[in-house]
Amino acid sequence: MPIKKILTLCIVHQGDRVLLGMKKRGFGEGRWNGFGGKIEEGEDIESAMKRELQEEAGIIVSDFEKRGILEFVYEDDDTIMETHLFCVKEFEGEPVETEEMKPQWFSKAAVPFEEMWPDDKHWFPLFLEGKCFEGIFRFKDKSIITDYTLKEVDSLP
Ligand code: 8OG
Repeated sequence: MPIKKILTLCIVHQGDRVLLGMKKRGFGEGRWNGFGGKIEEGEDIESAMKRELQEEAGIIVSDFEKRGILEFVYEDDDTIMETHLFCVKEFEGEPVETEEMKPQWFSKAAVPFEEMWPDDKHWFPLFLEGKCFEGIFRFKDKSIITDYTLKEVDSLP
């Protein structure tokens, strides 16, 4: 039986700009990504999303929307990473570099897909258009997509 892990992923999107962070260590090191991680025991998903953004970029969420649920499945690994994706529209503070992430603003036209997880190029356009979506991405060697499904949805649980 596969084990499901619940994770959060949070991207700040304001007008033409999005905030990404260069992951400095651990899983996904060397890639630009949103901010997030595993939920802690007893923690709800939204609290985890807010905690991770504060820990990794030093900013406090004031307005957000849930926008996606993505499952990442890796060959030879029994873990399904169920990742809850959020769009943060307003925040307090200024993004700062932390031990885990180096934040940087990108214009929508300059999102660095070649230095991101390979699934991102599929769902990021929907994210930027303000859509909600669900998807499953299967990988081999942790970085090659073997197959995937992705669909827009009206609402998310
Ligand atoms: O706690 P940790 O930093 O290891 O959490 C992993 C983070 O990376 C979490 O926010 C979920 C996110 N993540 C994956 N796989 C993928 C992926 O394929 N694409 C993107 N954009 N993020 C991913 O775990």
